[in-house]
Amino acid sequence: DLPLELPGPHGLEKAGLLNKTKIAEGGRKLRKNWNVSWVVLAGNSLAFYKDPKTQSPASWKPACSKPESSMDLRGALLTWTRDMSSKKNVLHLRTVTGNEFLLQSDNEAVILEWYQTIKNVIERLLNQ
Ligand code: I3S
Repeated sequence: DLPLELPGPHGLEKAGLLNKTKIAEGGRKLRKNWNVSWVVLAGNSLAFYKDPKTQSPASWKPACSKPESSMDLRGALLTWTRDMSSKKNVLHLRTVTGNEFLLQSDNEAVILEWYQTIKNVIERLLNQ
């Protein structure tokens, strides 16, 4: 058996802090609310956790903390967007169920890596 920490089809692909806002739920537009999120890409899904820095150390236990929300990347669309926000380096992610998120980082290298990694996972899932 493979050790659990090895990256693989159902393992951890990437994790890090990004600015995030949900802009639609089931096709219905939502009011933007940008927040710093701890984003974890693992297996078929992208999960969003509260920024650990905004919580007291005592209340944040990675092992037992539940994501605030998560999304299935199967059939999802990922594109760069310049019209959906005044911010730079913004990614637009839409699930098959019509949930839409914007992901952003002021650091271009950081957002480029996220773009590539999410794109690769979406493609891999299409070929499964
Ligand atoms: O697309 P919008 O409506 O211009 O998005 C901005 C608003 O959500 C704004 O909040 P309020 O209008 O509720 O105060 C946010 O503070 C901005 O960050 C949003 O625009 P950007 O361009 O930052 O995504």
